[in-house]
Formats: sequence, C-alpha cells, structure tokens
Amino acid sequence: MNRSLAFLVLIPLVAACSSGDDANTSVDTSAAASVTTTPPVAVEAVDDASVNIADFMFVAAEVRINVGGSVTWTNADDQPHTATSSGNFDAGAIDPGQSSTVDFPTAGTFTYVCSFHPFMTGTVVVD
Ligand SMILES: [Cu+2]
Repeated sequence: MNRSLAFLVLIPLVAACSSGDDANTSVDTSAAASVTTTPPVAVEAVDDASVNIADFMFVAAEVRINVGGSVTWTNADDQPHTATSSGNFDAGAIDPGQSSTVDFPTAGTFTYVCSFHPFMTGTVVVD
C-alpha cells in the first residue's frame, strides 16, 4: 500500500523535473491533472492487525480494523514501550521481544502514544 502511494506521489515530481529540464515552455499538465483527480487509496480494514515497534516508531503508524477486531503490538526495540490512548485503551508496558493485544469492540478513531516516549504516535481506526 505504501509503495503504491509513493508511486502516485512520484508521478508529478517526475513530470515537474522533466518539464524543468525541457526548454520548451509549453507544459503538458494532463498527467498531473489525472493524478490529482485520482481518489485517495483507502486502507482496507482487516479483522486483526499487527503493529511492530522498532526504532521508537509504530509501524505501521496507522492501522484499520473491523469492529470487534484486535491489534497486536510487538516490541522489537531494546526498551519497553506502551500503546496508550488516554480514556480508550492501554496495551500496557511491553518489554523487548514481547507482544500485547487489545480488542476493539466499538468503532472510532483512536490516536495513541507510548507513555514512556510520547513523541511515538499511532492511530487505530475501527470501522
Ligand atoms: Cu516507548
């Protein structure tokens, strides 16, 4: 999914570069126009998602699951992390090499942080 998004982003950049190198002042904007009218690619919901914690980041930073699904966080770092959404859920302290699973019975968009390292942020979309 990320790869295809990157590909879409690259198209206008490539078009801009090639038109910049070209002395011809007429710029064909049809390629760029077709990109901007492409609807955003939706992340398909799954029943259960996995999030890897590595290098002080949640990967993927956003996951989308169906109502009733779950998310499992696995800590690949050498320090403990949490996945904590104040008032919504808390995966608890996850030691290095360990995992924690949270069930999501209700719909919503839940942003969360690592309570030890609040610059680490992620989102769980439940729908
Ligand atoms: Cu952390």
